Amino acid sequence: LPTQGKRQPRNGKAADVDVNLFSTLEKRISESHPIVFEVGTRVGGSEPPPQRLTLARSIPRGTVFSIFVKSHRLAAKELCDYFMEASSVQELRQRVEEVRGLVNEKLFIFALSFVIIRKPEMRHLRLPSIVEIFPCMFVPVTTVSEMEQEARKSTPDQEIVVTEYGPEFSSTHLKPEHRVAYWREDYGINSHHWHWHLVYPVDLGVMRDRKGELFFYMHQQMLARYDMDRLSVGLNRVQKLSNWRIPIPDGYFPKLTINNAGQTWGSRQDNSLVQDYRREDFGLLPFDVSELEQWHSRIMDAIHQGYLVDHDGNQTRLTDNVKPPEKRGIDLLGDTVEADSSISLNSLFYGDLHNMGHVVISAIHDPDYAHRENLGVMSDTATAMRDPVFYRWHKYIDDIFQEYKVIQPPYTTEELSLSSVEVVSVAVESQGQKNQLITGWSTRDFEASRGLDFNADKPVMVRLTHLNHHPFVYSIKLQAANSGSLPKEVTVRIFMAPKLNERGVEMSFMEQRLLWAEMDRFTHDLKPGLNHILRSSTSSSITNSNEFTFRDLEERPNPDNPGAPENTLFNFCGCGWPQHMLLPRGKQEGMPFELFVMVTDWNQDKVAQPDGACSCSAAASFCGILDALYPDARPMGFPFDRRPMPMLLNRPVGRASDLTRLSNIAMQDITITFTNAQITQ
Ligand code: CUO
Repeated sequence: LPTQGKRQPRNGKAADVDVNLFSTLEKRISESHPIVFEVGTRVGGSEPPPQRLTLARSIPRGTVFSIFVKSHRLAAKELCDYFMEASSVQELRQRVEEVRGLVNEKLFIFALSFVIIRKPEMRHLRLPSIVEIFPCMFVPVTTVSEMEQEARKSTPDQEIVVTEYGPEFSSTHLKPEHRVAYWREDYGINSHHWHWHLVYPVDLGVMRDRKGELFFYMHQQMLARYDMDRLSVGLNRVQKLSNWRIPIPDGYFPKLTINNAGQTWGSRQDNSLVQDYRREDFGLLPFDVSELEQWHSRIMDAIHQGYLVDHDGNQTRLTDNVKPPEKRGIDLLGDTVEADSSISLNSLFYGDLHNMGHVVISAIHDPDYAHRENLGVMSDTATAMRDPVFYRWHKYIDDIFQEYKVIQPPYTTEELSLSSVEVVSVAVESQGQKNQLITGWSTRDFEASRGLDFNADKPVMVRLTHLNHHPFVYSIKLQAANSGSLPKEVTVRIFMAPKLNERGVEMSFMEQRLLWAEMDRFTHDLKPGLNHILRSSTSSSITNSNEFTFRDLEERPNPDNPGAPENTLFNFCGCGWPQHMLLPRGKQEGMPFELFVMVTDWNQDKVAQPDGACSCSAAASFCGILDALYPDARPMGFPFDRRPMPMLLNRPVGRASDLTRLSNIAMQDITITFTNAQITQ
């Protein structure tokens, strides 16, 4: 809605609202104020010419839109192109109006979000959180209908109705996997995943720097974080889903709807078996599970032979020791494994492994569409992470990348060290306590009633429960040499991992390697002598605290500082790990973790950015920077993406702490204690 200050009714006077919207919108553009797009109401407007948007119109409204499906990506490209052709906000307005009621709702929001990110002149436009646009993707259908009933019962002068959802999420304690439901069903994690695939799309004509490598790294980091929380609640780390000939023990029943017409997602019984795909509702050819195995085998051959083969039979070597512009092997592999797309080196040969895995798993309950059931949540980037099988599938995908990474030359002392700098001490401080961090629960309110899938004309809020922690500060002391060879600037890299494995035993370097979660990465101007760095947890390079609600957008238009980056880049910055999930849960009795801090020379890490690159650096570690190159020349995950040279570890059971013999690396034991209490923000 074009609202600023005063809320307008969703239903009834929709046409007036929309007329209002665009005149307000254009005025605000000229004033460089933020804008909220109306997303919920279909009003008049002429249709696009019939020959346009045939693909986009072929996806029925109210059904699944999946960017894992090639035909849907092509439909998205068609609609994105149509919006991108708009040369002004006025023209975009017309085009949005034309297609709003004609195309699938999810596709519509995807394309609108895409154009707002991609067109510099559109970046003032804003969309609220995806949670508020599609509440039914985040809140169970029973809660949505309860909210609708409450809204009907309320009197006109009652401004809002709040319904709490959680913390008992989608199953019971009978299932061990339920213990991490708070993590899988977290609105911020799912919203981040939706945004990530929006800013790193496939087949949409977008070439983003190191996309394939970031596909590997961002998903590997999500797995590391999931495993940290699994260990927190006494579960084993995720097992990869590598054998599709045996049933999947854990089912999933999402209890969400695809839209407010009551279309439900497909669900999966315990012990379901992946089947050959024979559905005809997505324009996909019949597809056998054995094809996944064949593609996997070809990709493994490429890794072990050291090269990919393109369409013409030419070999492209796979190595991470490259000089730009040659792409790292992990970058090529990421693109090849992710999807049958224009950026895959040879999609006919290496296939569509990752994407088709999402598809066949999400069709497991109705592989031939005999029951006319929708796909499951694994088909949508906004919901896939709710399902336990997501992590098993991605562990399998990550295993391919790790197969490649472990055969890369180990890092040498020279690559890892910076002898002119010593990390003297590392600590975290929170609430007056040193190296003791506290987690608990918090709630956040979202306005469900202005989304696309809600039947109420009164404002209705939904209160979502989520894990949270008390903010903390890293206190890092560096001793820099007083010599002339001192780097001017250094990169500080902070990681965290559990200290003990499932059996309560300290882990070797190789066992712990994939559990290191990046916490922060930033630069520091080095001065000779002692440097004391204080860095807030809220500044983390992986997190995003810029996700706005409708009300935030109304109440905080920031008119005094219209050009502020947080305004202009809001939509891009919607990508990023949620701040409230920066820490794992930990245990009630306290759980030991290790912090790893490494300082490297910024001169070797820096990347020459093109002129006019944006300064938006929110969540740069996971999301890159808009219109710019990924801001770190090292391989993603450095230094844990590869093994170190054996002589750096105290063999045969070398630990990460062995690396602290290098002056620029230090570690610190910390404890995370889960309080089960409310944490006020
Ligand atoms: Cu993000 Cu499989 O790539 O979900």
